Amino acid sequence: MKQFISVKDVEDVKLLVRKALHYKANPLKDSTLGLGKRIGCIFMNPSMRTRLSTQIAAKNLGIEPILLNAGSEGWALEFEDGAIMNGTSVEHVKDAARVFGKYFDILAVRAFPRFQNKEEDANELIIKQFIKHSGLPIVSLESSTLHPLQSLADIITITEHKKTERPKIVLTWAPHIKSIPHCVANSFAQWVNAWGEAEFCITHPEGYELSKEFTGDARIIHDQKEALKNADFVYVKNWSSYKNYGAVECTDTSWMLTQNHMKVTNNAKVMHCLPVRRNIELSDEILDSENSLVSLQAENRIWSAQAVLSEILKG
Ligand code: AN0
Ligand code: CP
Repeated sequence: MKQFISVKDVEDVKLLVRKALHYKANPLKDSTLGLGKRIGCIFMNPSMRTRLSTQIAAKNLGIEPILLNAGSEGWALEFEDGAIMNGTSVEHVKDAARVFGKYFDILAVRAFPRFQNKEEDANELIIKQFIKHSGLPIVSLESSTLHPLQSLADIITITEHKKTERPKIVLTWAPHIKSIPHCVANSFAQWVNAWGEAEFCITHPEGYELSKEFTGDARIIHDQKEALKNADFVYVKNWSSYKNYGAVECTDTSWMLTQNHMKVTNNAKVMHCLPVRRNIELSDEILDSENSLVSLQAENRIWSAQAVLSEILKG
């Protein structure tokens, strides 16, 4: 594997899931594979799970992780080619990424959408600049449109908990008070489609349509109750409007998933990538119930990252 920024970088999703589950059963089985190698983890935005699980995964493979909170502690970076840097940015990504290229063997980057320019976010300007100028294999820790390490962990979790060959998976929009990226929802849809072993539908208020580029042939149902019928897995996530890019247009609290919504499901397992706004996106009673898989998803972030880093090391 040369890079990991989308499911398109993966030859066989099921094989990668199996590899991750092998690491889960035996975390140190390749503990010398990455000896002498360093991974630079560059965070333009906050993180808890991604930051910790990537370090654990790297260490399990013998790789030394080095972190930089570039968004809060680094020099303010410029990403536009040809920019006259007379504003707030201090260093161009060209120069920073070339330095990372000298320091590290693998570069991992978290860079959320900036919500300034829809085209720029859709084109993945930031992560592409790191790829172009570092010359290193890049692992996305969530970019402006996708969060592939999360989605791989989600497919691992579904694989572990599914009771039928082709479970029904419902991705449901949930309310939020802030403007939230589309990455987790886009990426989840892209990975479920590539995995191909589910009946998949997405439910959201009108106006919250995601790009077809990621949702593909998933059924879109605007009636949440209808969509949730017989669901085996309910993946809960907020995203801001894509059409009216970044806007928070719907504040209808009835979209928050509660036990009442669960009655029509097939005693569904409930998923969320975390961090979650309790009693805004999901009720306490669901998050604290036996049906919640949220901490298991977070645990599987380790094996997701370990499988990917191992593939990157093998080249
Ligand atoms: C981020 C998002 O939804 O993309 C990160 C989730 C892993 N969440 C928030 O900004 C709350
Ligand atoms: N799910 C996830 O990526 O969490 P963090 O933002 O805490 O890394």
